[in-house]
Amino acid sequence: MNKLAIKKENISKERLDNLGISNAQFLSAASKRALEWPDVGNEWFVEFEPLKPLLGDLAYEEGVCRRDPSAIIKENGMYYVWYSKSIGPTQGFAGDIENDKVFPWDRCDIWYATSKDGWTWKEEGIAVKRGDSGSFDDRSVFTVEIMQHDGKYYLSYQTVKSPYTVRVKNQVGLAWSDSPNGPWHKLPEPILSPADNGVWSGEEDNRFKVEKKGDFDSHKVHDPCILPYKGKFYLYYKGEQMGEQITFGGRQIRHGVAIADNPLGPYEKSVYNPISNSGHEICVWPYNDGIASLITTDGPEKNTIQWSPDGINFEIVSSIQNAPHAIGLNRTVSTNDSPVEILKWGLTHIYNNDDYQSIQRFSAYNKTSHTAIGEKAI
Ligand code: AAL
Repeated sequence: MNKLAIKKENISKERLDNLGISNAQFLSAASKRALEWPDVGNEWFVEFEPLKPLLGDLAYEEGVCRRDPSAIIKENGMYYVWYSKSIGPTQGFAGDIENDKVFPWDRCDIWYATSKDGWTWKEEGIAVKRGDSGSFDDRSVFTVEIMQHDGKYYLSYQTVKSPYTVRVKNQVGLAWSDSPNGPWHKLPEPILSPADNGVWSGEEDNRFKVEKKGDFDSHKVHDPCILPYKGKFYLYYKGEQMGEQITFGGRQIRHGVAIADNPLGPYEKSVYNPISNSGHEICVWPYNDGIASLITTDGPEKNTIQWSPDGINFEIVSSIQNAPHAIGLNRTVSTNDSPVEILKWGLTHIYNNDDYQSIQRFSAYNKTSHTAIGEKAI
């Protein structure tokens, strides 16, 4: 999606008319920007509708936290989803972190559920448990994504080793199976870790005190999502930097990618990282030989959809409002024809309260007309 060079002689009369520009000799800054926008039409612009609760086992349950749904896949006529599940309230970091639950996503295992219609879900049980004491995933396994490839299934997910301190550096683990029902085989080592080039200042467990911040992912590697792309495997993730500050009115949250020849790795971080300057949870899908990415929550380009021809160099293609958080995309739909077909419905989570979150269903549509009551669109 190359930006237009503004050469007045190249601007068609139709385009000027469509943009409401009467005189190309006198272009305001806003008109110049309108001309610079990629000529993508209306197809990337979606309107998100109010969320709706799920039924069955994924309906809100007091005392239980279910959050960060994976993408949805379909097998033998059933939808499948994986998610983080934990029990009990969150105590935070003020008390006994060895025994408390510091975040709603602390002390999770990865569970899964199935559904015939995407509304009523049956919880099937645990897919991936926390590891044995002393292992890199002994404290929590959470924020999972599913990838289906060549008849095999891959779950990538965040891991934390105990104790869950403020300064703890999480990692990304991977488990594979021949069936969505498991059994799941965990890789013995993480597939991704934070950069090791930030320097904490002092001994206090304080993530804001640093001598050097390090790479964009020097503290956390979150929200992994692996896509098969161009014969390789692109592991998209969110990075958090040591000594996080507020920049451009938002947290210093950026996305990166690590690429492997084999789904099991090794994954090598792209030298172009970070590949976003904004965003939060990863939400990526293939489109038109490139990769699309929904950018929410943080940074100057929040609330946009972006597209890259190569999985790395993303440009804004639309702005959006009220995007659901932590989206689990519906990977059962084709992404060939419409860039946002995959956003028509899927899963997300809401905060019922600070302790408990539940999974809900989102939907969205393409706006194609704007009419008053009784008025006819052409
Ligand atoms: C989310 C995600 C990751 C974080 C936590 C649970 O917004 O970015 O998953 O670890 O919050």
